Amino acid sequence: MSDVVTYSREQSSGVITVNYPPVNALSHAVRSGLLAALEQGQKDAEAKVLLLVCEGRTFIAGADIREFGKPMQEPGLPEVVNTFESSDKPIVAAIHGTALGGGLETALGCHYRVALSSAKVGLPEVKLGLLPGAGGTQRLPRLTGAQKALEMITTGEFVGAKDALALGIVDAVEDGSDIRAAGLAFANKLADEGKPVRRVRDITDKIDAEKGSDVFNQFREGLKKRARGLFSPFKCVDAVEAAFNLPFDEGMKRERELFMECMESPQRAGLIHSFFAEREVSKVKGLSKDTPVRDVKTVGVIGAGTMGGGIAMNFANVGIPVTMVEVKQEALDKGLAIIRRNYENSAKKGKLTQEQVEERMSLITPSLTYDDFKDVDLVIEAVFENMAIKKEIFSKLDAVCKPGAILASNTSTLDIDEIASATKRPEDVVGMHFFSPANVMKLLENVRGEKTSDEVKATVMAVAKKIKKVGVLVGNCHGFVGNRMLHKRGAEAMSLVNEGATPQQVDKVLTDLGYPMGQFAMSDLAGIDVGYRIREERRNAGEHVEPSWMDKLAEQNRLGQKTQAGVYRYEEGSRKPIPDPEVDKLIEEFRKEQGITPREISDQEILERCMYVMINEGAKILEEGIADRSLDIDIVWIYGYGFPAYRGGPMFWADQLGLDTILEAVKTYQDTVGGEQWKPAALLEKLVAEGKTFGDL
Ligand code: T1G
Repeated sequence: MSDVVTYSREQSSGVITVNYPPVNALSHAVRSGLLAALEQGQKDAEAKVLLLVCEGRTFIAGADIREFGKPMQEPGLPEVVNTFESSDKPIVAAIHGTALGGGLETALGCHYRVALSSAKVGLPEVKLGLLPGAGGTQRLPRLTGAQKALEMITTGEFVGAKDALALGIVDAVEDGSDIRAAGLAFANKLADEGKPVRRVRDITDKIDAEKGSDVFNQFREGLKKRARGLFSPFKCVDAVEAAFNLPFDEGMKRERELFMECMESPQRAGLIHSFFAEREVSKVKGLSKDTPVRDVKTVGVIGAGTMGGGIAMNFANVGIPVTMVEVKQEALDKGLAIIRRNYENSAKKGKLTQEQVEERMSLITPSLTYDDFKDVDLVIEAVFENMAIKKEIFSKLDAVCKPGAILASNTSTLDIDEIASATKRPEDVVGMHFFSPANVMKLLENVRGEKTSDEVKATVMAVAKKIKKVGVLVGNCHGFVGNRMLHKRGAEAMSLVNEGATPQQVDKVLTDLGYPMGQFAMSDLAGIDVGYRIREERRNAGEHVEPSWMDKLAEQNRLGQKTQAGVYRYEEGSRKPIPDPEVDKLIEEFRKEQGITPREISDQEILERCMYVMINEGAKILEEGIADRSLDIDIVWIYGYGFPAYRGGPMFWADQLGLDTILEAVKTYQDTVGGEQWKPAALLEKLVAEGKTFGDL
């Protein structure tokens, strides 16, 4: 008997219990244990009905992702599920927590399903670049019909117990929290009523009703936009379609073929890397997991602009009161109006009730005085990117805020240590860099200063989790991790345009790689003046910063979307970037002024110069200890800038490309383009020499 799956009898039910923390994933031990326990149940003459139930926080949450990429050990999950389904004794799956992926597939292989009302079910394999590979694409549509099965399987979204009942995925929903009792009651009732087995594979009414329907091609059309660049969602449609065109066993074979195609795709490797990396980043190197965390019950935000307002919303969304301070009433009123409009828009989309809108608005208290910060646990400054202003603010905060209050800056590039030097409590000063729009983007780049205490680091990482962000702790340097790499990409993109490329050609190379938007469309969104001010700040600090055609845009007040003209132009009320001949002329004039003769530039050169300069910079960031691991950089770029998760992040993508290929190109550009940014990172050279990858670090 395995120790992760046990068999026992309670009254006339045989109980198969899985106990494999943290989420009862279907590891080899669990799969073998399930078959052994089932065999015991079959032999137990006293057991009229069998019950499958799990200990711990959840029903089986899927195949054990840690086993992917390794040789599969028998029994495979399809075999386990089919064996359950072939049982002559009725089997009940009792679901609590989240029955996901192979977990739901195992439940679908049972004959009945009962769930707690708090439970959720789903087939999220598509989020890992896969498809349900243990019969989910064949059994689910037999219960829900094609459309709902296609939606669930291609989005991976979870469905609550009540909806699952309405869809026929579960047969009963029980309130309360004792899943074992609920399962036993259901199983004993089945035994008393002498209910027969009911195999999902034999339920064909929905299949017959939609055989040969056009739903699959229509669904594929809709996917083209939604799943742009992705591989497995289209395979999901093929697999579900097979359920309507082939007998069950043939359909299972087809599902297996398609599953293996997905398993072998680079997108599966990228998405699984991203899945684990997102969880690894919360385990900060050198920060023990029982570091004390301060209570953050009230928050202050300075600045009611785009960032300040978005930041305030994050806390109101989770019920934390926020005091928002501005210098003028009109700025406060404007900021609050924008927050209200954002919430009202969510309410219009049905994501919030009007009551929730009012509740959240009531949690945000506007104020014109720092005195209202005297009791807050955390203050986040979100004003102009100007060091003098920030230092003035932090010295005022130091005087007003209680001992132990954390003083954070939302700065996107400036020196946290210099900001901290304006206070007597540098150990309580930290960067909390949110990404615009702050109430939407999931990344929170927490920046440790030289003197930031472990407690403060642990606290801001806990705050990230609390406000449903992905927090990454990084070191202090110009631009930290994300923007330091972005600035390199931006400079290369600007140079490529100087040399002959068009902005839209550069942007298309980046969107073809999978970014949601290109470099210049993003500059228009953030505001051309943002980059302009950063370049001016760096020139004022004595740095040599190349003149740029984009400075000309700022000087002509072409600031991007907010002025309906930047690198692109924008129709009234539209965010769609339209190439503007005015800008082509401006670029041509700039080239003439600089004595540049434009040349044809290939998409490959654009890809290499925009991406490899980032990877080279990422290697330097790792060398300097600004990021602890390459996966931290990957997560910063996936959640801060929309780098496609199916490529695993820039450093994972570089590993897949081959660091020798990257280094060779970096050396080429060191000769042809020149500049510090193309000096090969010592770490990159070392890894190539040793035949290693960033992931090996
Ligand atoms: N395999 C292995 N480990 C897993 C895991 C899994 N499926 N799911 C979670 N973990 C670990 C996770 O790494 C973390 O570990 C801990 O559990 C808590 O996770 C054949 C092929 C279940 C909703 O995609 O969505 O079935 O960091 O921090 O926020 O068709 O985990 O503690 O060491 O996320 O409460 C399909 C993936 C697999 C579900 C819980 N299943 N997991 O969220 O905790 S493919 C999934 C989740 C499949 C079959 C196919 C979430 C969760 P550690 P957590 P959480």
